[in-house]
Amino acid sequence: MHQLGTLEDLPQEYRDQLTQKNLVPLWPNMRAVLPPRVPTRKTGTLCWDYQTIRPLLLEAGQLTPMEKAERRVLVLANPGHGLSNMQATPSIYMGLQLILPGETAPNHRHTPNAVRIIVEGEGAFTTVDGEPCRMERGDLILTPAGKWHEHHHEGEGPIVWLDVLDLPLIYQLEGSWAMEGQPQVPSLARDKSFADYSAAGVVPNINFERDTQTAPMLRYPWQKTRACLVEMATHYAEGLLRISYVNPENGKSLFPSIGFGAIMLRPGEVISLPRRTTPCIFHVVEGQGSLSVDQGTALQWVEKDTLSAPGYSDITFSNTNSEAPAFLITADESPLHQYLGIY
Ligand code: GTQ
Repeated sequence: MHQLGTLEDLPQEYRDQLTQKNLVPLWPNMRAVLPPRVPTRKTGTLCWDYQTIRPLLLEAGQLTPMEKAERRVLVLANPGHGLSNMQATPSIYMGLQLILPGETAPNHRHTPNAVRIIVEGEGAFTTVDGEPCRMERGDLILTPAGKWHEHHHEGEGPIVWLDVLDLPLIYQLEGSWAMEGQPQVPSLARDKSFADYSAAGVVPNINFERDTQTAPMLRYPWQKTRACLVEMATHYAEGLLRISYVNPENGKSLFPSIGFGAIMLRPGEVISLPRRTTPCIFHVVEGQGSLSVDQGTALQWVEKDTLSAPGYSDITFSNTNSEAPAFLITADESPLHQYLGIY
């Protein structure tokens, strides 16, 4: 590629005139926005180690009452994006949210889509448009764009989950806003939408028009996902054991922005993921191992840790336990990349 002219090549007076008129010459900046063959990636390879974060999260529980937080969250920010921008990837926000027994994170709704991945604790519910969804370890709880949601905790001990939102994307689109609501009065049975859709291949045919675009099933219990992966492993002795979470009405990703999946690593397995354009995050539900990106230094992980890796990279996972499998939940930007034709 040609070396292009720089800003310094231009007379200062000319540059000043451009600035005054809100104009920018492309050529000094062109290689930065259109680099040769591989994009610039701010998303780093990182591991957020739960055991070191947990005491800080519990301390937040003492330092900041719910009224002063509404959502008591420590955000897992990728430093490459600038910590204060609260981005795990260009489009994905992640945070660990804490609720103590008896507390409620008040009802609200907002334009970003959210999924909660339960990390620790029992007895909490997220009520989504009147449906209380039980929150158990490894479950995915969906609060799609615009749906009312509040979290409350009736169990003992703290509950912690990982929030995954398309907030950075919606924010950049100048479309991010929220509104507060009155406390919800549950109008539906617990986990009703899961019950509606839990017979795979059979969907409820009730006498009203179904919205097939918004993900209708709000709770994806981990035990179902895990059992599916374990079953797959009995049929496939090799190859990547991976499932995608889909909208049961249309088979598409849960959200137009973020795609969710889960991976099982067989005991002792070392496996490379297919090279893809999208950055990816990983939450370890069970097991221990290491992650290496582009043959870089291996990061060690154990259950409850969360990791990130950039797109356009070679990602290799090792399960360092030769006796037991490992399970990870994944989130990436593949639906967006597909929609945009850059996948
Ligand atoms: O639980 O509704 O981590 O609105 C960030 C924004 C969680 C939530 C977050 C939110 C929520």
